[in-house]
Amino acid sequence: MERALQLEGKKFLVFGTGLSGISAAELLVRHGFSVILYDGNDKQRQEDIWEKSPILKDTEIVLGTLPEPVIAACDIAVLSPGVPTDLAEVEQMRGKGMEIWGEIELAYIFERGKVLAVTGTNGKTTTTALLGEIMKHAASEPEAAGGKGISKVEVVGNIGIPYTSVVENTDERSVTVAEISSFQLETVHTFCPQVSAILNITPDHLNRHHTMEAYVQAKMQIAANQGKGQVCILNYEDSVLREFAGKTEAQTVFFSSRHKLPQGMYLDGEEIVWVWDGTEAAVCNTGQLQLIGQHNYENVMAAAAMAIMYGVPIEKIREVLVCFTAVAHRIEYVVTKRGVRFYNDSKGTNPDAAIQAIRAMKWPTLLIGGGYDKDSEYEDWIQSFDGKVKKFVLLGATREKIKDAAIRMGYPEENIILTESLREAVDVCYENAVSGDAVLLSPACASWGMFENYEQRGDMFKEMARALTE
Ligand code: UMA
Repeated sequence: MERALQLEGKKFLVFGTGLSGISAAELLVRHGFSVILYDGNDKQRQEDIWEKSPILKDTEIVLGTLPEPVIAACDIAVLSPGVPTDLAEVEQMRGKGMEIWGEIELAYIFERGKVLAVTGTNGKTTTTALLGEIMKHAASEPEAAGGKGISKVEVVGNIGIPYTSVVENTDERSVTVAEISSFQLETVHTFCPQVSAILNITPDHLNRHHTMEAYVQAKMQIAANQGKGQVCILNYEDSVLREFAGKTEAQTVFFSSRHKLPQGMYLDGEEIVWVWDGTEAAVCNTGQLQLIGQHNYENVMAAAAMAIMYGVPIEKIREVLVCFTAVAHRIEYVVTKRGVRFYNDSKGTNPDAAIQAIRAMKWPTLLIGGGYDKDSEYEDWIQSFDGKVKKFVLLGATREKIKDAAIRMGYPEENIILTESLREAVDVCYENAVSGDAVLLSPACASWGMFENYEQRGDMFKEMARALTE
């Protein structure tokens, strides 16, 4: 927070009028900074933004082309996560000597408490939500956090709540649990979580980061400012992360779903075990959890290890683990119609996430996939079907690419159905399903282009499934 005072007199250009941009601009205006709000989309109306956010009524809003004098008038740009850092406008700002921050960096400047931050290609939202619940439960425990106690807990970031919208609520004993995407990590500079976790790294968002190296580099930023006094939790089963342990300054702690570790957390059959300095403690049995699937056990281990390293007693952690249910849009059970189970995995926005969803299906499955093209490869996803996918129903920009990959991988062409809309996809699945089958929406692609976001896609799917006549 003191660092915010050092920004006196700085002029900000906030880039993006989505959730992050509006929230960042509001924070700055509340603190008396001069702000220009900019968005490349000229289809928006300034009046609508002012109406949505009355505190910005005196803030200049620029839409469409970004005029040179606007750049010249500002010192610091605050990018929304969706704005690529190599965009021509951003390059122009850099060229003029402007500092380029992200919304997370701005919020962190105002942070007064401690941050626990989660990144990874998949499992971020579940792990963040679970850790948030654990920390809220621990807040009732005066001995938590090494005896200091926890005053309050905020859950923020990619999960859907901009960090800037709540950071002013933080204090010296508060904890901010943050889900941080690679987009957000590209533009942090001083962000330093007390405990971080990198869950896994598999190819995603390659259209934005261009190379896997750049994507990995972005993810590693989560620990870039951590030192010996901070902790980074890593997945032992991910070779990139195992190697990363030797490169970070932070104290590293591994979790593993396949190996008994001498230190850290691991899955031993059905038991999740914590071992520290030679002493073993049972965390819980996977049979006690509401979450299913090995990927979820990994999420549980990451969240539990983070909480332990923040000083939360294992008993407190266990009390939350056994009650916690899946987050919305992640292999979420919707409804059973005519004996057909519907599952919503709209958050399966990349092949790796979609592999986990199809693996969790125990029934013949009619799978709905396809969407926005992120330059992903779909072969591994199709290989993971394991004879379970009786109809493969495709939609969106990637449908032909996925169809070609499926045929190349030997998936029967006659079982592939191309559709124009989610409505058609749901109907065609229902027509072709019999009692005992499952219909799974798990697109392996982002929703952009057809929907506002994955939540809207998932909500529409759920509504359509619930409205089907029996
Ligand atoms: N914009 C431009 N020029 C561009 C790109 C975007 O002007 O080149 C403008 C758009 O016109 C729009 C605004 O920027 O008005 C949108 O900004 P944004 O895409 O950053 O969206 P926000 O509403 O601010 O939401 C962001 C995250 N979105 C993205 O990362 C794409 C949300 O993550 C996050 O929940 C929210 O901040 C709060 O922190 C969503 C997401 O899809 C869930 N994340 C990706 C994922 O999980 O795979 C990374």
